[in-house]
Amino acid sequence: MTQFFADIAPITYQGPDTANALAFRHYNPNEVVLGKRMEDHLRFAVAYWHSFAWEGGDPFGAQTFERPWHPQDQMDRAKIKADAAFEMFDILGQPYFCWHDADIRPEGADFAGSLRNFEEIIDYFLGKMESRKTRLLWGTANMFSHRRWMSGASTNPDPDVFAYSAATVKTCMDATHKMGGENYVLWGGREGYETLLNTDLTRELDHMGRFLSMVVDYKHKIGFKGTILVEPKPQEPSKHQYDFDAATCIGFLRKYGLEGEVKLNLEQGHAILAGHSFEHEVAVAAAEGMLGSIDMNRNDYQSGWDTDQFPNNVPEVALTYYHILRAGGLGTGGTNFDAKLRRQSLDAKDLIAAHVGAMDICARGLKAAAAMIEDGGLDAALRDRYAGWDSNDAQEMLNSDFDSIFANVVSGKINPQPRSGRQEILENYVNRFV
Ligand code: XLS
Ligand code: NI
Ligand code: NI
Repeated sequence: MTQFFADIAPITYQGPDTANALAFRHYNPNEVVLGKRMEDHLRFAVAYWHSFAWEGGDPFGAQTFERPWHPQDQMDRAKIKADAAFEMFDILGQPYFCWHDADIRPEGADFAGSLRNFEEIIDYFLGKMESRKTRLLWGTANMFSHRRWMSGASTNPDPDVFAYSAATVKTCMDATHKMGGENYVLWGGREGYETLLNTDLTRELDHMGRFLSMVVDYKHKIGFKGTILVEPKPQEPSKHQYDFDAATCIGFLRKYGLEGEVKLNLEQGHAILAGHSFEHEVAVAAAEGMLGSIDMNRNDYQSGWDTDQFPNNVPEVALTYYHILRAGGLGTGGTNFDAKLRRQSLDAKDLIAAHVGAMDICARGLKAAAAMIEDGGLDAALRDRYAGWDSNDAQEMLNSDFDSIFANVVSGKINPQPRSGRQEILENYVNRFV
């Protein structure tokens, strides 16, 4: 036992009326929603980096948090950090967590030294997982913090960095496989550019495509059964990132023949940065069968950067889960809180409360989404709006050509009559559930 969470008891479901700040009001893991346990729908995960590695800095000031595992440059403290992390997973009843290599191990003197540290921590995790329910949702490589990656990883102008990146991802895939991880994620933080003046965009995209093909080949070589995911984000830290949004990633995956092998890990904050709603990104991925997993963390709508806040808006979350449920659920994916505390939230209790609230918001959103699906009002409205397409004439038109369509229109047989889109009525409908 570390002392960090010492006075915090495991969180229990106490129902919507409890005033207890550290209790679930809506998240009841065993409650059945649309024939499935809530825990199995939502598949929550803690992001190791924000909860345990981030020290509370921002562009104007450094560390505000003081944790028993700081500074994080020694193996013994990496283990204290792991002890605290697993204590938090137990307190929250978290089914999953996610890591970057750099979150969990100190950097070594060279590649081999970093790898030794990494493998030691992976074994330390495995020891803890033997007696616990928490599993790995995904692993990933941090190829954006260290200065060697300042000009990108697979898109770096220097082939040595491409090589270092490939070797790094190999070790992270090996570790994910060894831990029974259910997905492997690639987020291209610096896979983009600062200025086109020094960037060969065509070459960089080809290198990124080749790199991802090697990831897929390696997955099959080692027999990893999880899903490979890429995470769209339009900018920050790069001025422009190649994985801009879901639609851009889908085009990229098709160009390099990877559409059957790779899915998307979508993040609410990144959707906002790209000028989309989160449900737009989910719906676009689902339409192509590429919905993989979600990072459920919002941005501040005023600050214009990736503030990674815990979710707290039920209507937004409900519409997201509505599209997830309609797409058949998250599969091997989950709901990862890629979210961090505000830097004034210093206490262990803040970290627990942030997750409790986020889990509750998602549970409320899920229940609202399920209720809308059971009621069927949105589906009925869609069927009604597109009903014209059910006719034989409409289907025949799709298989005809411009000349025969022209003949029907010019003869006066077809003369469109506008109909209401009923947006306000549908918005009022959604508000009945959230
Ligand atoms: C950063 C990303 C990152 C990925 C994992 O904005 O969200 O945290 O989820 O590398
Ligand atoms: Ni992010
Ligand atoms: Ni993310």
